[in-house]
Amino acid sequence: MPKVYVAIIGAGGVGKSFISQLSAYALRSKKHTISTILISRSSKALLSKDYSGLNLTTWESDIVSSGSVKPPSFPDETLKFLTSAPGPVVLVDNTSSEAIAAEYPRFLSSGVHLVTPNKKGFSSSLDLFKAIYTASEAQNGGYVFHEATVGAGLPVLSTLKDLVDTGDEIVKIEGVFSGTMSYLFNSFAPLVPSGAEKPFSACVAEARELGYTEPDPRDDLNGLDVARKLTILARLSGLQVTEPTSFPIQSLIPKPLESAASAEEFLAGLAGFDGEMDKVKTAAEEEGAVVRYVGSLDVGKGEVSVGLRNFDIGSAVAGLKGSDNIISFYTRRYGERAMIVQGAGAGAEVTAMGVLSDLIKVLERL
Ligand code: NHO
Repeated sequence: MPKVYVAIIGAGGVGKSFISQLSAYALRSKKHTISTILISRSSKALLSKDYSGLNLTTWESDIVSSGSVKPPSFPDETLKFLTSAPGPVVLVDNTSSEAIAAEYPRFLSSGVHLVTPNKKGFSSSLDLFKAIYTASEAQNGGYVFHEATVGAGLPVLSTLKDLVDTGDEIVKIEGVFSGTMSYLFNSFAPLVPSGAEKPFSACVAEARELGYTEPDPRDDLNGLDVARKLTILARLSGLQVTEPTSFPIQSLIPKPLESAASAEEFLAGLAGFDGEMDKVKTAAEEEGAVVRYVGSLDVGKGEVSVGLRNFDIGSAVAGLKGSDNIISFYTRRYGERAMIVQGAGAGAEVTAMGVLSDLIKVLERL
């Protein structure tokens, strides 16, 4: 069986789940032998210098005892190591590093394939986004897939690609793109209130305890995570969005708390603003609606927006549960009824599934 070499940068929540799913896939695969040649964290790394492959069952204890093994420097030593492999190489970037994303064009130009859940390369400057695709599409360029940058493992980007490639016209894409925001509003303003709903600040604290939010919940509440996902969808739909901050983003962080010194200080202060969120919730209820945090992309008008909106209680968005995402594609073929993708949109296992399915897509093309 042909051998494919896999290099993994970043082994945190998503990275760990990815390695465990990859290990099981490698045993099942009847078409390729998979050899993992690099697993690196910020300060430690495991390297298979002779390309024979690392042990994916013991990697966690191996990396702890790896002692003095420093990660190869990035990008130069890493690129040299990967391009010297005796077969095709897939780089898996499971970090959220802007510096790593900035080097994607160089790796792709050198024929290294790339799969990643890291949103930075595709949602920061438009120049980088274009450079990534130009490098990939050049002769001998590596393949690039980043399904998990939007909706975790849900087939959002592949669905968009299929719609566009088959000649459909995207009119509008809208939905709930954040697992954290979904959980917050589904518990703060549920479709069927039980009377035991907690204040908004308590819902934020709960979402943090459940591990849905970023370590600092302001990174979710400022709307930038959703704005990055909308930027990716907009660019893949043909809109030239220059930056993820180049369209209106409604932040849910009260102005006086923007400069709070820590996540704890922010959460402690948030309770003082519960009254404001209560007003938003009551205003929606008076219209027979519920409030949700959504993203919307109108391709015809070239407009992108991210923020709070009221939804009729009979709508699919209002009926969402837990931390699920829902993404509706309004297209010429599907019309006003939309094609809808819905399901868990955050969490290590489902995000890793999106990354592994991208790796399998690369293998199918080799
Ligand atoms: P961690 O747990 O912080 O892991 C990052 C790892 O990278 C750490 O081990 C760190 O040491 C390593 N690292 C950082 N810089 C490095 C460097 N220069 N060299 C080597 N190693 C380095 O982060 P996660 O949670 O595992 O996330 C990894 C990536 O997946 C991030 O880019 C994240 O944005 C992306 N991602 C995660 C999720 C998720 O659910 N955790 C999702 C999508 C993408 O669909 C999910 C989502 O959108 C969640 C969102 N917050 C929501 O909807 O609420």
